[in-house]
Amino acid sequence: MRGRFITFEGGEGTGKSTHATLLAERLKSAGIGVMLTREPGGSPGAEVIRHVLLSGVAKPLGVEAEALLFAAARGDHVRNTIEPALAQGAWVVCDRFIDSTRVYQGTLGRLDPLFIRALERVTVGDLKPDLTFILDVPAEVGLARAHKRRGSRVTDRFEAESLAFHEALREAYRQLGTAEPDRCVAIDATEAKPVVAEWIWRTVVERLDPARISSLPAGAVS
Ligand code: Z5A
Repeated sequence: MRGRFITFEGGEGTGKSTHATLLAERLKSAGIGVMLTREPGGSPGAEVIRHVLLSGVAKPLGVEAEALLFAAARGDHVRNTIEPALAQGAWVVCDRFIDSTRVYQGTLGRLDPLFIRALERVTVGDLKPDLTFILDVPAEVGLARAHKRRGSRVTDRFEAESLAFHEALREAYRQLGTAEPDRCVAIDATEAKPVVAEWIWRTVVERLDPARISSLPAGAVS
């Protein structure tokens, strides 16, 4: 039986990595095979492109070229990591996916939505997350968390954007969540980690019923 595909989205420091990891651990405890992955990156080729993008060396090429690089990374990640894991029945938990391109390069970067859709068609085809969590915190809270976690490390290409950019990002994610309620669930991530983790877990249980999957005999198809 094909696995389920769950993505985490949101702005800087909203807790995506934290909650993707906690959810993966909880699914594993429930007896489900899990592939925890991230974008940009998640496959050897895509990790190389991640380095190029986050170092900022591609920024002078313009937002369209950056979108092409994110797409190249995503195509490799889908082919070599996500699709094989889903085909083997694992649940894939991914820190960022197509919505990041829609929001960062599309809404904020003002690229033509038709161009963004064309990139999606060639990189992900019919693959769509079964469930997407949009973690929401005020931009200044997310930036403060990211700043604290970063310590003395220099900011990356996107962390260095202005507060206004991060506020616009939050609004773009909110609109995206409202536009696709069947797939997207917005989570107030200002609450303490255990509270947020519990909301996420309950949503997964309600929408995807992991207990039913883990109780199936190996190789069963429903
Ligand atoms: N990007 C793009 O433009 N287009 C694309 O298509 C894709 C990506 C795929 C990737 O950066 C950048 O690429 C990203 C968008 C762009 N740029 N930005 N900004 P990344 O992967 O290096 O980083 P990120 O995705 O932005 O994530 P992040 O900064 O690492 O934040 P996070 O994963 O959301 O948060 P976290 O690491 O889980 O938590 C941050 C800190 O807050 C940490 O110390 C936690 O312990 C703490 N935390 C988490 N939750 C809580 C709660 N509830 N209370 C208190 N503290 C908390």
